[in-house]
Amino acid sequence: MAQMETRFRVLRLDEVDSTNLYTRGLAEDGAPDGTVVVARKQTSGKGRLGRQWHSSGDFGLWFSILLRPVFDPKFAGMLGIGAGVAVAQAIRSLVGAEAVLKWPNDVLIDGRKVCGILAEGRTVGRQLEWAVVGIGINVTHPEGGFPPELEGIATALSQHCACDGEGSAPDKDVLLDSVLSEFGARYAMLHEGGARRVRDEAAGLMESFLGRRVTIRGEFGVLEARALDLLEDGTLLVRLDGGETMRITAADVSIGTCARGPGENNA
Ligand code: BT5
Repeated sequence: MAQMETRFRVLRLDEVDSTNLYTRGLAEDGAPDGTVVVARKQTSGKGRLGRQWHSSGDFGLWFSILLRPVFDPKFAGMLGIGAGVAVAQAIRSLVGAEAVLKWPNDVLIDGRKVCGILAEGRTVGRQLEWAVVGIGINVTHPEGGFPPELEGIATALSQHCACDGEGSAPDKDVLLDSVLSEFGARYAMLHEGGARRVRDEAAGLMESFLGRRVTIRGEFGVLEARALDLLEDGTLLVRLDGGETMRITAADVSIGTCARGPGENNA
C-alpha cells in the first residue's frame, strides 16, 4: 500500500486562550485533517484533567494538530503516544539530547519535563470523528524562570542543546517541521495497521520507565504497582502490589512510591 501522506496546513496566531480549544472549534466547523494551529502565547494553556500548562510567554512551541483518523477508535490512545515518539525523535535529531517518554506521553530530558501532550477527541459510533493533539514544548527558559511550582520539574531545550553551545535552541519553525514530519510518519503507520510498530518505538523510549515501581493516581484512587508493559492500544499494563494485573487507560503515573524526586512528579 502506498504510504499515506498527511498534508499539514499551519495557521499562526499571536495569542489564544488554548490552541486545543481553538482547534476543537475548527474541528466542529469541519476543518480538514492535518490543520495545525500554532500560537506564540496562550493565556489559558491546558494540561490533562483540568490542569494548567504554563505557556503565557513566547518561550515555547505551543500547537495543536486536528486529525480525522480513519482507523479503529480502539487505537485512539496511540495518537498521543505517536506524538510523544515524534517529539522525542525530533529533539534527539535537532538537539542531540536524550529525550525519553513517561507514560502516557510526557517527554522528559534528564528526568524533567520538556514537553506535555494533550490528546482529545470525539467518537461517533465506531468512528473517531476528530482528534486534537496539543503539544507544548519548552524551547527556552521563560523570562524570569519557571514559576516556583515548576522548579525541578520543568526544563527547556536551550538547556540541553549540544549544537551551538550553551543556551542555544533550535528555531521554532524548524522544530515544528521536524515534529510534524515525524508525527506524519507515525500517523501513517497507524492507518496502515502499524500500531505495533509505533508501540515498539514508544516502548523503546520508555525503557527507563517500564519495569519501574510506580504510583498511579486515577479515578480509582491511588495504587502502588510495577509498570509492566505498554500495550498496542496505548494502555499501560501494571502489576499491583496485591499481584493482580491491571490495564490503565487514563491516570497520572509517577515513578517510585509516594516519595517525590526530580522527574517523579505528577507532571
Ligand atoms: C500535559 O498535561 O502535560 C499536557 C500539556 C499540553 C500543552 C499543550 S500546549 C498546546 C496545546 N494547547 C493547550 O491548551 N494545551 C496543549 P498534564 O500531564 O496534566 O501535565 C500538567 C502539569 O505539567 C502541570 O500540572 C504542571 O505540573 C506541569 N507543567 C505545566 N506547565 C509546564 C511547562 N511549561 N513545562 C513543564 N511542565 C509544565
